[in-house]
Amino acid sequence: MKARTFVDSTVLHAVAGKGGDGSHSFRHEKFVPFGGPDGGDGGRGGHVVLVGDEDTDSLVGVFYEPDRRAPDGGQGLGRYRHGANGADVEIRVPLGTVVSDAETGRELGEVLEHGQRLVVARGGDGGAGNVHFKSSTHQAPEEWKPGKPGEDVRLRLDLKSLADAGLVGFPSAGKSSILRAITRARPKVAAYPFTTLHPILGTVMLPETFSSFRVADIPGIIEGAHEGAGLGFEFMRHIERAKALVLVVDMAAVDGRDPAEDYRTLLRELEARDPALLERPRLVVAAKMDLPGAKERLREFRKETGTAPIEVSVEDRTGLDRLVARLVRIVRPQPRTAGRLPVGAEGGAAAPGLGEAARGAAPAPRRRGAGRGAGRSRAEKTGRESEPGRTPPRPIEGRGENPGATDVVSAETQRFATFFKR
Ligand SMILES: Nc1nc2c(ncn2[C@@H]2O[C@H](COP(=O)(O)OP(=O)(O)OP(=O)(O)O)[C@@H](O)[C@H]2O)c(=O)[nH]1
Ligand SMILES: [Mg+2]
Repeated sequence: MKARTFVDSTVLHAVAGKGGDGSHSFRHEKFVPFGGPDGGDGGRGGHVVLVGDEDTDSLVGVFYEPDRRAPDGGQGLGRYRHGANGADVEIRVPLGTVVSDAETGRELGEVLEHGQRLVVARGGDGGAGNVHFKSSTHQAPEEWKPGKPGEDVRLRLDLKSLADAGLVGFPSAGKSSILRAITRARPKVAAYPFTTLHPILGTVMLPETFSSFRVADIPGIIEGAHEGAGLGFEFMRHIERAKALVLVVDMAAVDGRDPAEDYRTLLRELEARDPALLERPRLVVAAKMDLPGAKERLREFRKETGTAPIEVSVEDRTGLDRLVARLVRIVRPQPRTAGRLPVGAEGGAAAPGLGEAARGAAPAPRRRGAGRGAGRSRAEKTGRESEPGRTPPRPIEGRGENPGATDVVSAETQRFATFFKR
């Protein structure tokens, strides 16, 4: 079976890490009697995070590895040590990835910028160590809290490519040839229809302004595409967000095609996809102008459609600069910032609507001082969650036996002691 190289819709099962359990430890140190609790908190479980990456152009990585699990947080330790946080699992996705709930279909968020981090499964919080449960009347607390479970979510990822311009045209109109000529993308070009089987993105570099913009080439559109004919309709979503549409019309008119009729068909199919696409700024390209009869057909085409197409020949390399200049005026590419952050260097934000399960179960309020409420059981007062059968707390160590040692007593206690001796 041929390996898939392009995937624009797939599912992801993401399981975040469980929080580490709190520790219940007591301070053990020579000459420090009744050291008190020193159990630290558990670490947070790892998140599963989608990271926008402009160098990735398909969801094929998720397709082949749809189950992602982040590591658990480490257990809290004695001497107030916090458990290690679980490492986040980062999944690089192309810009324009839309995340929705696999079961309900509800849209949860999308990744639009390079380096943007979208937390799709939140790691569980670590549990509190026994140090949090000490109070004046409860000086050797054995309580601690287990870590919270991480979120377990099933998501659907759909890619709606973030191209600035989209090439639309009949099969063999010359779309891929234009993409090859103006970018460094290398889509296959051949003299048969449906050479291009999936969308391909290319970047037009503009060194004089330190900027660039992206162009999408999609499979050819044919009459009746909206009813399922050909391949192109499904892939039209990759040009839906483009700022400019480039309608490529073949002026060589192989097989006796009529360029004006092709143009009208393309408009109809765009409208069937989304009427808003007709409002989008669009350029018309008269392709293959080097071939015989193209000039005459173009004259006819102009008259019939009232458009002013850009004449392009990839063979003679004419009209390409004009096409790029016209696109720049519509797309207005921004200069790239010099010190672009690498993927994963920025802070994370949870997807809106994601992680409600975990957030609903808010962390237990701090229990210190809660014991003053009358009529509550000790378990309620302390928020005790220790489970029977867990390692029993270590006994508090007595004072050291070293005869030469001086007791560690506060100055105030010493003053009291002297007062009572008198
Ligand atoms: N003479 C000439 N031939 C061209 C020109 N542009 C494209 N062609 C030829 O037209 C044929 C189809 O070109 P493609 O770029 O593959 O067309 P496409 O629109 O991407 O086709 P699909 O991917 O099938 O939709 C190829 O044989 C190209 O060599 C041109 O400007 N002049
Ligand atoms: Mg092509």
